[in-house]
Amino acid sequence: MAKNKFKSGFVAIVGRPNVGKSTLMNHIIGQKIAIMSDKPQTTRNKIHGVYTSEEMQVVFLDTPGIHKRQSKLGDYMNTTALNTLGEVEAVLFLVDTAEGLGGGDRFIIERLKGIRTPVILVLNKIDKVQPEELLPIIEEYRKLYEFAEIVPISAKLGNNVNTLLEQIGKYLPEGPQYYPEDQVTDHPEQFVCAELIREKILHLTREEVPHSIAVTIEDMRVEDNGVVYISAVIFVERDSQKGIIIGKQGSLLKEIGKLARQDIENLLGSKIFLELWVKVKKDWRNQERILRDLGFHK
Ligand code: GDP
Ligand code: MG
Ligand code: K
Repeated sequence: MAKNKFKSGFVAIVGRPNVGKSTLMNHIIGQKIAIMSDKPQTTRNKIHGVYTSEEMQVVFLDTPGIHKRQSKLGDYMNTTALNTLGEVEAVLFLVDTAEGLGGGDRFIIERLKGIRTPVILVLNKIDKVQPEELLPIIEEYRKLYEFAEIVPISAKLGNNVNTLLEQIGKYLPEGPQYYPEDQVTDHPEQFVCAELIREKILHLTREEVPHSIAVTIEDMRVEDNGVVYISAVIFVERDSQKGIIIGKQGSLLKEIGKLARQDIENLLGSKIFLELWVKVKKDWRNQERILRDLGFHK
């Protein structure tokens, strides 16, 4: 009997902030690539995570949230997200089942009406609802859009994630294995390192430092002794934010560096030396040139 042909393709994950997109990605990929945080919009660029099995390879794009206009960065993110959706084999539309259908979900559904790509509705966080609550919630969503599939899951616990992968497989064409099976991201390691540093800052500063920070890797090289040397700059908008990030006698910056270094060492599998700098760049979010410098271009 002929063996089934290998399938492959690209799949985008969309959903409003905090519905669990990064958690799902991490569960599937099994490695800390997509960045998690309780704060919305941690994932600013699209991150490719690659899932490979004997039958298929799925390249996931964790798209930045589609959301209302705030700044040029917001515009950029919206455009990138929408362009992505038209180019993939399927879209996973993740929602928070426990929170119910909100304005943010409706906004995304309106955008989805403009694309032809099949959309799989993924009802996440089912661990937070009673089974009998599920059907009425599904009905609410079905009234608004004709979903190709509807799959309830818990990304956190891993419930039903295999079913989701099977459903995704239905929409993939026959295709080659794009990436070696041990490769989980095609993103430059530098980007992932910068995101890990950003994640630590957001976690450690809580509400004090808003999303107006950016991290760039200025230098990354392997020293003769095998240690990877990384120099990173944290950009903030105001002097006060610089003070917060540095902390008393540099204590917070030290902590950021320590936590980021541990994650980056796990990721790269080698010892690293991490140097962090904090610089003030006023209103960087609205300066297109700086956005380009920071790598926000396509
Ligand atoms: P994103 O903004 O969509 O990427 O959301 P995250 O993946 O960062 O998740 C936001 C929060 O929801 C985190 O605190 C996660 O631990 C939590 N979360 C994600 N998936 C689940 C789930 O299936 N069940 C529960 N109870 N919490 C979840
Ligand atoms: Mg995320
Ligand atoms: K988040």
